[in-house]
Amino acid sequence: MGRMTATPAPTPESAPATPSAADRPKRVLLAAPRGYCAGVDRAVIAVEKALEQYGAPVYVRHEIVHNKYVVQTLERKGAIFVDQATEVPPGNIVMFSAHGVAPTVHEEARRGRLATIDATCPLVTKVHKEAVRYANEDFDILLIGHEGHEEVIGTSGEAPDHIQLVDGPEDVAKVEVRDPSKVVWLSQTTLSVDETMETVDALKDKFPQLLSPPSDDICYATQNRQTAIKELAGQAELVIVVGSKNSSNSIRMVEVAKQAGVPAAYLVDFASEIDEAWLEGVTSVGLSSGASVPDVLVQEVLEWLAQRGYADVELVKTADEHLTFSLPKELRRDLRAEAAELVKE
Ligand code: 0CG
Ligand code: SF4
Repeated sequence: MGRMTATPAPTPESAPATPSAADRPKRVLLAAPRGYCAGVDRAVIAVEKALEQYGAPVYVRHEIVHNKYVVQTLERKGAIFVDQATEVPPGNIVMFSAHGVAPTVHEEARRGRLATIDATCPLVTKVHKEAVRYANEDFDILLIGHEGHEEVIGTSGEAPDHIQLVDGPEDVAKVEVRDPSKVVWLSQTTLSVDETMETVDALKDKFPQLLSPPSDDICYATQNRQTAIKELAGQAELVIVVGSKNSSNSIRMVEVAKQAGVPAAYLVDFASEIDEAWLEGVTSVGLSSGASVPDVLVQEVLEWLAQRGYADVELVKTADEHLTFSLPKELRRDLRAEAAELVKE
């Protein structure tokens, strides 16, 4: 019988060390996709092209997209942002923001003798068209969205007599319809996917024959940014979302991070708004940005974090995005006319 050799019990010195959070390298988990969506890219370029083509000022009704930096940058280039088309002097051009406008706004512009460039995102226009179609079929339309948001005001304006707003599951109790067999739900494009499904489930409990929209109203960009945030949420102790306080899709990203279990998540417009105290005990910082945020602002946050030891950056990629939209038709038409003139010269 051979001698049995006992394996020595691991001593504290020989045991594999489990690094404490403080010893682990600090890192940033950078979400992809993040930042500009196709609708924002198109709208911002449209303002720039209009400025180039017609010269300053170019009037824009409402913030072209909900981002402070974008608005300030375009203001410096000669854009003038107004709350209503009625504020624009006759004979000028007014642009409509990516969030869309009600038909009454087009009428106001016509009455005010304004030329218009409509930068409404085509994915918002799609929801407008759905609203018109169901209203023509005399459906009661339950529009899930946030009260007072520009997009909801625009969509509701397509069929004010047929649309009622449902602002979350807690609103469902008060919903009343004329005929429960002719009800459809639509939604704002920038909502939380999970919260919207909760609202839909509550609506379905109340109206079992509730019809769903023919395709997703919550847009691809909103969905993709929320999926990426969820993916990095499990690995980060802090999430920073770059975005403005009035940006629905950006706010939703912070909420999604918190719901996914991140201890702390914040929305900042600029790196200078980050509080050093947020980093206490944090090894992994999740970073993303809303659909209206230029990437230069994310790069500034990355620099800020690198200066504080968070120099390793890992990309957490959950989707590829390739969608692009052509410029608003008014601008394409004029751009073509201008090009034709240039050829003649
Ligand atoms: O997310 P919302 O609808 O508030 O708009 P934002 O301008 O931030 O981004 C997308 C668009 C339009
Ligand atoms: Fe269009 Fe979606 Fe971007 Fe809004 S967030 S502009 S709906 S692509």
